[in-house]
Amino acid sequence: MEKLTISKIEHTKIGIISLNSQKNLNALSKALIDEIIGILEDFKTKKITCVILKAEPNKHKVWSAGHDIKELPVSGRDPLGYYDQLETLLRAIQKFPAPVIASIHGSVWGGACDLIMTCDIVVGDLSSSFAITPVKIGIPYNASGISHFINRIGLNQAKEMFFTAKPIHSELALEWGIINRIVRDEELDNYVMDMALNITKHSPLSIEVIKEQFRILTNAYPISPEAFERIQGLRQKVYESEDYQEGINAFLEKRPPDFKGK
Ligand code: YXS
Repeated sequence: MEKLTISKIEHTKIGIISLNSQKNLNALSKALIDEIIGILEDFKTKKITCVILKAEPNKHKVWSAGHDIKELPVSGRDPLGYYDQLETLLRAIQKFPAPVIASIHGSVWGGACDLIMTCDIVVGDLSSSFAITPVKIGIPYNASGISHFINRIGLNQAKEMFFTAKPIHSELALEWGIINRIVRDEELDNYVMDMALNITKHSPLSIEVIKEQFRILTNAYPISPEAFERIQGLRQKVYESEDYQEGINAFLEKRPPDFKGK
């Protein structure tokens, strides 16, 4: 089964990446992420000036189930290290020299929610929902990921998403700013294509430089070396905990986790 379908719209500078790994609900495995990053490199070579990131509909109505839980490292190793697959993908999206529009039909989970937050524009249909779920599994999310949420939806709403891990459905997602636009299911593809066509009419150099300024400014968090080391120490306590391993085991064994706080 094709994991991805890629297309370039003829006579335009629009590139489309469509996730299609049906069996594990487009879980962000290393293989899938490596393919996406390879396509982005190819799109860069082809001077694509707007990317659409979407997913083929599936019977579970899931856009992406997030990080492939089966690939999370065992206890004692940071699951979201700088060079790990999810973080590498998020940086590739941020550094791609043109806007990336996430087109969402269905539910978005965990690291995939961070992925769409990292995209430049998000358009959802009425079926779209968004959940960030590290607390369900016992994962110490990381500072850059948390900053994506604070930047996009503000402190209070980011805290509610992280602490409840509940899906935020399309109407509230629009109100909170998770999505830029909400459209009827049958209008999604055309709406996003029209937006992409509009973007590709404008100066790609100007857009590239403005996008990079957005990245620099939104990543500009002054933080002392001691604060950085404290964050790393706090996160290490979690990914070395029994709870971290219990969260992964519970998911794989299809049972509720029994967290002990240690
Ligand atoms: O049992 P089989 O072999 O058919 O496989 C099942 C699931 O195990 C598999 N699957 C996944 N495999 C790897 N990684 C995943 N994230 C993942 N999610 C699902 O897909 C097959 C069908 O799943 P099933 O039976 O549960 O489908 P469903 O329609 O009943 O439920 C769909 C979901 C998405 C609501 C449910 O699968 C689910 O809650 N998945 C986990 C969503 C999630 O919490 N993702 C976060 C992953 S960790 C992550 O992204 C970050 C590191 S963090 O945690 O920090 O946010």
